[in-house]
Amino acid sequence: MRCALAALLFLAAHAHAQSTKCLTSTVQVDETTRERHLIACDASFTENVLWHLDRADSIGGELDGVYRRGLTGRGAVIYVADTGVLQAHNEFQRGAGSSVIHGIHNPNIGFPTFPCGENPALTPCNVGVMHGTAVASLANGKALGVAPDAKVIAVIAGDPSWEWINSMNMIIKHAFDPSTPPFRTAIINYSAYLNVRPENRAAVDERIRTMVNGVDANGNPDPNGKRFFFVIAGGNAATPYQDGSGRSTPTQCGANGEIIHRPSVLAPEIDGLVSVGAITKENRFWEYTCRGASLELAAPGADVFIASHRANDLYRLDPVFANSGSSYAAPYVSGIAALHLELDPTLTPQQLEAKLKASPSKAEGLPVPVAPANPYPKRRSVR
Ligand SMILES: [Ca+2]
Repeated sequence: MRCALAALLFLAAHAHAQSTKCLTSTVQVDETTRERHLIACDASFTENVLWHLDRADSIGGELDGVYRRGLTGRGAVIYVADTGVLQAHNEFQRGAGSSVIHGIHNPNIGFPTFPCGENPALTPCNVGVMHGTAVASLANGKALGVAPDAKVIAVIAGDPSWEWINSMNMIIKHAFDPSTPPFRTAIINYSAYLNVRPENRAAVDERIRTMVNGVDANGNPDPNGKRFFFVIAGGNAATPYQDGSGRSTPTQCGANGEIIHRPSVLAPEIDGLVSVGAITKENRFWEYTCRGASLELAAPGADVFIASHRANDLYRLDPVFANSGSSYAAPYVSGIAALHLELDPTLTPQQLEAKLKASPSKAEGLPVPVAPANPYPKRRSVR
C-alpha cells in the first residue's frame, strides 16, 4: 500500500491535472441519431464525460473528476485492426497532420459495412468507419485518448476468415517500411471481426505466436526482429439496440457468458496476447461483457465518450446505437500499453502483459491497467 501511495504521489508530481468533467451539446444528426459536440472540460461541469480517463489514475476505482495525465505514449505505434478510422477527425489532428499516419486496406475486399449491416437505423450505411474511429479515439484521441502522442495505423481487418492472416502479414510489411516510425514492439488492437473459422485457426494461432516472439521483414521467426503485443476485446453477449426496435446484436459469448471466440480464448495460453472485458463507472462488469477463465483484464468500456465518424467534430455518448462494449475497453488497455512502451521501448510483449497484469487496481477480481508514473517532469506534448 505504501508503495502504491508513493507511486501515486510521484504520478501527481509529474502530471498535468485535467478535468474529466465536460460540457457537451447535443446534435440531432437524423431522425434516430443524436450526437454531441465537446465544448469544454472543467471542474465546474457536472457530467463526468471522460470517466475512462479519470479511471486511469485511480487505484481503488473511485472517480474524482480529474485525470493526472503524465505519459502520453510518445514513440509507441498502435495498429488498430478494425473497420477503418476517420483520419481527419479533430481527435486525431495534431499540428503537422493526423496522428493516424497510415491506413492498410486490402484491395481484394469490398468496403466493410460492419456494423451498419446489422443496424439499418444507421443510414446511410455507407461508412464502415464508425467502429474503428471510436476505438482509435479511446487509444489515441487528443481529448479522449489514453496515449495521444502514439501513432496509429488503421488496418481494415476485413472478412473474418482468411483476412486475419492477410491483415497480419500487411502489418508486418508496414512495420519494416522505412517510413514507419521505428519500434521494437508495437501494439495491435483487435476490437472487431473477432472470429476465426475452424479451418483457419491453426494458421492464425501460429501467426500470432510468431509475431509475439519476433519476426523478420518476411514474416519469418526472428527473436531479434520486431514484436507485436496483441490486445483483444473479450466480446459481448447479445446486446439490445437502444433504438426502440427490440433487436439485439448477435452474442459472442458461450452459454454461460464465457469467452469462446478466437483469439481471445487463447489469452491464457499466449504470453503477449491479452483479452479485455468492459467495466462500468461503478467498477463492476458491464452486464454484457463476456467473461470466464479466458478473461485477463478489465477496463472502462461502458457509457464511454467516443469519436463519431459522422463529422470531424462529432462524438457519441447517447446510446442510440452503442457506446459500450469490450470493443471500447481494449483500446484503453492498448493506450496504457503505449505508456509503458514510452517508458521502456525495449519491453517485449511478454513483459508488457506482465506490467499490465501487475496493476495495483482491480475490478471483479481482475487487474485494471492504470497509467504508470511519469518520470519526465518537463516533457509535455500533445497539441
Ligand atoms: Ca481520477
